Amino acid sequence: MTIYALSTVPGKSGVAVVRVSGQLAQTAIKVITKKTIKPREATVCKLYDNNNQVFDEAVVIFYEGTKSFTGEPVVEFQTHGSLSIISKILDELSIIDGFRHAEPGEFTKRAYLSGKINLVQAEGLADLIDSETEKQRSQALMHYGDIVSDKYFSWSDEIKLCLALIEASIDFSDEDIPKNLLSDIRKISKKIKKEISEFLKTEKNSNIIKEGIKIVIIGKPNSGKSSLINYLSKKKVAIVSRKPGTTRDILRSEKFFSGIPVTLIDTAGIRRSNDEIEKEGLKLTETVLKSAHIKIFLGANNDKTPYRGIDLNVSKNDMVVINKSDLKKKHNLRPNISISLKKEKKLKLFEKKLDEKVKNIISTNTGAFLNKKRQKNHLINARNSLEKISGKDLEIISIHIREALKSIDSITKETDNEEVLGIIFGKFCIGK
Ligand SMILES: Nc1nc2c(ncn2[C@@H]2O[C@H](COP(=O)(O)OP(=O)(O)OP(=O)(O)O)[C@@H](O)[C@H]2O)c(=O)[nH]1
Ligand SMILES: [Mg+2]
Repeated sequence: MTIYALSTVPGKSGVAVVRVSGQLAQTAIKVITKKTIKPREATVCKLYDNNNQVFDEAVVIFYEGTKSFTGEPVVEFQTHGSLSIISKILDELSIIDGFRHAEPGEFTKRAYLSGKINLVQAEGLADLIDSETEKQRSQALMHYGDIVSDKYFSWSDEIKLCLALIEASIDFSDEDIPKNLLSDIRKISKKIKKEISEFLKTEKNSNIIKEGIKIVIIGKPNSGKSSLINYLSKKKVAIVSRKPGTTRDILRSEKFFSGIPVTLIDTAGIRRSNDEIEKEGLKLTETVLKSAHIKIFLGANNDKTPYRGIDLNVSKNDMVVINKSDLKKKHNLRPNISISLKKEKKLKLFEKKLDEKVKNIISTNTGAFLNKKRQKNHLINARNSLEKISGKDLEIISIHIREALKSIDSITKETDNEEVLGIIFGKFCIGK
């Protein structure tokens, strides 16, 4: 069947693009423009309905089979973007024999089925269309381009090399097996296993790109946590009051640091309390702490024990901060920095340090990240198969190598599994 759909956003716009793909695509040109046009040339045509009435003038482009996005003949009608024109042209296409409306992602699915793009690229394309930040876009582009696919292809090639080595010697008797064969195979499989493990580790970075960095402010009541979130957000997010126990819920505020979305989180002051609501707040604090990328432990200068009752588990990206430096010091701790939110002391320096922490998290994360469960599962299976290579029995070794190859190749090509294809391409909108 030849498929068609509006590829631009539905609604009023300057230009709307209606895309047609399939063996009969050229018929659409003939029927609607009454012309034949040259491939890849933007041609202005009158558009006719089936009563021979002109309903618009549009730029029409024809792409020949192998040179189109889908790998089939494609026509793009660039009409004026009015609702009536869009519905008119879709109606006119619907009455042509052999034409039907496209399903979501069907153009991309056809591009995949005709070998124009592989599955990793299809997934990257979906992310590219969804990307909202600079980092998301560049990650998506690495998946849509060759960078990630090439990684999988090179593993596949190396595994194939192992298979070829084995096959060349499988009929030899034990004594005749080339000396280096087994050690070569082990070397290659060890290298691939290591590279797979490294790529698997990058998955946690992809969550940062998707959901951003979470910065959680924790401390005893009244240490100035809410004052801090307000300062960093440059707006009033939280109520500030001298009454300890003011904040009971989790409060969030979004901000951008170097193109990365950052969520600042203010929490309920930590103390022993019998108040039901405060207890509930503490539970929420414990939960958000688990997903924090940066923790700011905030204590008060005029407190003898600024962190009593707080699990001061400080990792590399966390900060121990003492607030209220304008008040008399009562503790003998050495924080990373002392600030005063009230007198605005050392706040710029504090922000700079925080910015460095954020940048540090991001900069250690260059290159492409693994960001799909589907790919992850295949990678784990491949690694497990390679893990099983041991002993000297070439037949058994080759079984495991074949399994590993199958898993790696399924990442870019999983043609026979309609369910998987449905999940991948169903994510696209109609017209893509
Ligand atoms: N002197 C002084 N007071 C401050 C400073 N920062 C905040 N405060 C005051 O400390 C009190 C508590 O501030 P909050 O920001 O509400 O403290 P919190 O940590 O959110 O408190 P809870 O929500 O109760 O846990 C308020 O009266 C603030 O005005 C500071 O640098 N110096
Ligand atoms: Mg508060």
